Amino acid sequence: MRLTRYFLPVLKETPAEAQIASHRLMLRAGMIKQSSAGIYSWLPLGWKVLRRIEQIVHEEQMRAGHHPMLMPTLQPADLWRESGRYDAYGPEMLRIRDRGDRDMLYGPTNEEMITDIVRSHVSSYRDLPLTLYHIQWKFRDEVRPRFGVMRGREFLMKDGYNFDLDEAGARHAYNRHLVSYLRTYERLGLQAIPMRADSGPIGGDDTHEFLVLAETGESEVFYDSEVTDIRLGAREIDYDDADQCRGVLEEFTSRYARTDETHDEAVFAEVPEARRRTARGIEVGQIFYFGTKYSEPMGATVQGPDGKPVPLHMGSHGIGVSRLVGAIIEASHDDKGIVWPEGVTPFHAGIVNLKQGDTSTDSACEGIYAQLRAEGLDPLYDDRKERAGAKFATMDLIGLPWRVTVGPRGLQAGKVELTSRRTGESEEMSPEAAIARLKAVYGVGV
Ligand code: P5A
Repeated sequence: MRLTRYFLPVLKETPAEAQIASHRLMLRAGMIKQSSAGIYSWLPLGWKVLRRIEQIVHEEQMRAGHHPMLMPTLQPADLWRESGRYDAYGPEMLRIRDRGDRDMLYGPTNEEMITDIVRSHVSSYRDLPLTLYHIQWKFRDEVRPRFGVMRGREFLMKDGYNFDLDEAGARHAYNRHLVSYLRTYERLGLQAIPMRADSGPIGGDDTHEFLVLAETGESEVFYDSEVTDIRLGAREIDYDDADQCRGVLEEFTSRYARTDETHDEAVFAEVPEARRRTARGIEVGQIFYFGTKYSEPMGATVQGPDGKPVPLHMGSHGIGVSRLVGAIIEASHDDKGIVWPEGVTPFHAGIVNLKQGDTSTDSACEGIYAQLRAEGLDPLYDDRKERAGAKFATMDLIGLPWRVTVGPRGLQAGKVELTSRRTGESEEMSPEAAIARLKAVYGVGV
């Protein structure tokens, strides 16, 4: 993309309404624009990051054997009357009436709707296990929407639902989700710690939240510092192997790690004092096991191996996709702007032309731009007639991990400069070497 043709409405001023870095930087970098409280338009740069996160979430869900689909945002109230949640959900639910006077709602979550789909089409234990998910906008009329996309009223969630014959099957699904979530967050460059939590309006007796530690997080958390030393890493996982999935869950959840809702001072006191931590965290996902809470009242049964009907055992599992954009920025920024991890960056590299209009500099930039694109990379070429300082400031603000700087003086020696946004270190090299380095970083042509 050429910057002169792009829509990147960066702000010079720091918006007064933004209290935390991610909100400030998303507004300044032209990623989002507020439409009303807690509701945002995603401008082209923000949209690209959102799509890249979605893509990673899809890849990891499908790797775990879960099936993507798409359910509507608007739901009939009658389904929620069946589960008893229509009245129980309270003022967070946005209720709508259509022209035929039917009660509708903008979905805050989809347990009822997916249970309805499955009860209509799944009748035998042979069709199980089954996990379906979608990535869809949700609406919750939060009392205090704040911190930009962190606590929105409209937000994008990946929500998945497992259907199993018995509790053992549903526990496997729960553990499988935990593993796939750990892998997802690590690919996003985040450490998200599973913590025992409260199940709230979703219900059920077993639930973990995934928290990214951050001073600006809304949740208060208590943990044994040893939990921060564990990584999933590149280990091979067989998601069909129930023992292996349970092993990972045990490894990640055997030490003390709880949110304030389930915190227990007496148990916490058993953790050696030097390892006891109280901190704040951003909740980027939550998994639930709730058995037959929805299937029983909604009559979602299958014929078991003995021919008798059995209610489905279920759980639901959510990732806050739009919140993750903010969480990644909270975890990765400096005083100049965002520092995108390579896995989610909106463009792979920026190209800065130090002397726009100079024939040889222009043609060197065009060559690098064309070649990176031919290699399947997505560069952003700053081809504006602007001062070098202004170009650098924009690149630093929008946080592309790599910058290729091209100027007439360097070119005389056959060199351009490759700069890492994270370390700030620059290296002079030939344009070919810079392209080769970027290909290696992003694993293309290898
Ligand atoms: C699990 C999937 C559920 O709704 N039903 C379907 C279950 N879980 S949850 O914990 O309530 O939400 C899942 C994740 O969505 C994000 N989230 C939000 N993101 C932005 N703004 C909000 N107002 C908001 N509310 C929830 C969180 O990341 C949460 O973990």
